[in-house]
Amino acid sequence: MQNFKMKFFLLLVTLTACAATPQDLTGKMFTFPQQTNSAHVRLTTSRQDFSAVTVCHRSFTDLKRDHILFSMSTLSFSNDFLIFWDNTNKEIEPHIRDRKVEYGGRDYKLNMWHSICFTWDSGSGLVQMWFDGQPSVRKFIISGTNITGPSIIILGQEQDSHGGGFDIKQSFIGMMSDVHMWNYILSPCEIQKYVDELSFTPGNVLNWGALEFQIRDRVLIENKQMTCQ
Ligand SMILES: *[C@@H]1O[C@H](CO)[C@@H](O)[C@H](O)[C@H]1NC(C)=O
Ligand SMILES: [Ca+2]
Repeated sequence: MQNFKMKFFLLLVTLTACAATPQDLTGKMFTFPQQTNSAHVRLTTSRQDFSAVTVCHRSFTDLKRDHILFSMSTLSFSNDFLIFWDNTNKEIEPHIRDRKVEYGGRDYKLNMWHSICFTWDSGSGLVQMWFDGQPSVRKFIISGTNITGPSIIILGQEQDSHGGGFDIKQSFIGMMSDVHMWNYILSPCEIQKYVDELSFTPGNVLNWGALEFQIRDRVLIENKQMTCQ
């Protein structure tokens, strides 16, 4: 038991020490195994000033409460680009620059992987969700403003302040994989390729195949394969 703890500790230390070096997480997932108000992964990008954004990820949970799926804050807005599950209304909510819209009527089933992509363009101000490859209505959220300044991107916890203000009741428990972010809008065909796990252009802001990140507390990197194939 002590030996295991020590190995686990050394693994954490190694991962933290390697944070600056991008890692190829192809075939891997982050496992968030425990409800806390601290465990999270902080993703690093040098890019700033976004006039358009696409974010895609896959996640798997059995949470029957509100939870965060993606939290990006800047100094100006703690919800500068955020994806949130509202369990009361059964809606997936994108937030951009602290504004939000709601997407209901999707079969966000527990205990299975879902691919969720969001696009937003500051010119039109329209946001769109691709849930398991199915496009949503295009809704107006906010236009004529860019997401500017240094950002903090966090998986596993929702930021109420820049880099903090975590609420245990909004934390994510489960697995997350294939997180990509682009500073432009992906075409429907590119999104379909992502959903089908075919070859696609990886994110130029966040790239799962070359991810810079830091793990805080108990989040594990594990192989994504969970069934016999
Ligand atoms: C937003 O960013 C684009 C491209 O980076 C730039 O051309 C545009 O002027 C910016 N708009 C605002 C309102 O800052
Ligand atoms: Ca919150």
